[in-house]
Amino acid sequence: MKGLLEKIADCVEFGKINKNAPYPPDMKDQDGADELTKQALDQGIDANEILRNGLVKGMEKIGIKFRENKVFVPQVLMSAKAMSTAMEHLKPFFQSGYVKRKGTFIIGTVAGDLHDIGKNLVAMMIEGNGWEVIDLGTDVKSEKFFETVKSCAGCHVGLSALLTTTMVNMEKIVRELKSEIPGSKILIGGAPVNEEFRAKIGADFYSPDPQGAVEYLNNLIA
Ligand code: B1M
Repeated sequence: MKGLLEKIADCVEFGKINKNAPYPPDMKDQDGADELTKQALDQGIDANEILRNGLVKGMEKIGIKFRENKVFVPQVLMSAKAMSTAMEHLKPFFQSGYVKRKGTFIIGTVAGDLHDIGKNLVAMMIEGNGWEVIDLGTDVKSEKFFETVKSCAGCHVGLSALLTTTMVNMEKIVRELKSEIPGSKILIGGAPVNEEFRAKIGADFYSPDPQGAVEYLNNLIA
């Protein structure tokens, strides 16, 4: 018999949002992340415990499956939706400061680039792993990254680019952030980017997928 936290992890992993949600078909009419998270709180389970041993566990599993091409973008989006629905119940605990986030991560697609599907996945996976995420959106200029990082001591930054013509804009952002805020780590990703390019522009880390970015950030605080 599975415990409540394990069931919550399953709901996130398989994208079961709530009881009425038809997806996934083999979990039809079962409680989803929404109901189970509420039940867990009603039973007095600590909000931290629900986050770490329920929601985050499910998110970690889907992240690994996505990396291994065992699931695809739509499944990850369903998991993220299940996670964010459950998070609504935990929000008051975050807002009161009772539950501590791992840190803050600022992410955006660089100037000139409007692609945001990959960036959104990375943001959702990182948020789902217990980080606070500030998503600056698309077509983000270096000034915007700079002013956001300045107002947020100790946060780290993620840059995404999908075009060979816009990945070059990462270099300016990295140079400016590094010279002014050397303590912040800068991660880069996106289809045209690779490790060689990372080394050339002096970013701290390149990940081809969201899970690599999650693991890098988690290692920073391990
Ligand atoms: Co665009 N587009 N597009 N497009 N588009 C590509 C990227 C392209 C490869 C298509 C092609 O020609 N075969 C090509 C780029 C060529 C190049 O530069 N080498 C291209 C082009 C040319 C263009 C336009 C210039 C087309 C035009 O107008 N003539 C134009 C540019 C607009 C602009 O940005 N200024 C354009 C527009 C668009 C749409 C608006 C129509 C739409 C974007 C919708 C949106 O994002 N909201 C679009 C789409 C959908 C694509 C394709 C089809 C799919 C991109 C995508 O979302 N992939 C793409 C072709 C393709 O890839 N098959 C293409 C799925 C996504 C999950 O993957 O973003 O790589 P990806 O993210 C991955 C990883 O890269 C990684 O994690 C994600 C999950 O695994 N990752 C990170 C991403 N960011 C990360 C950050 C990290 C770590 C990992 O740390 C911070």
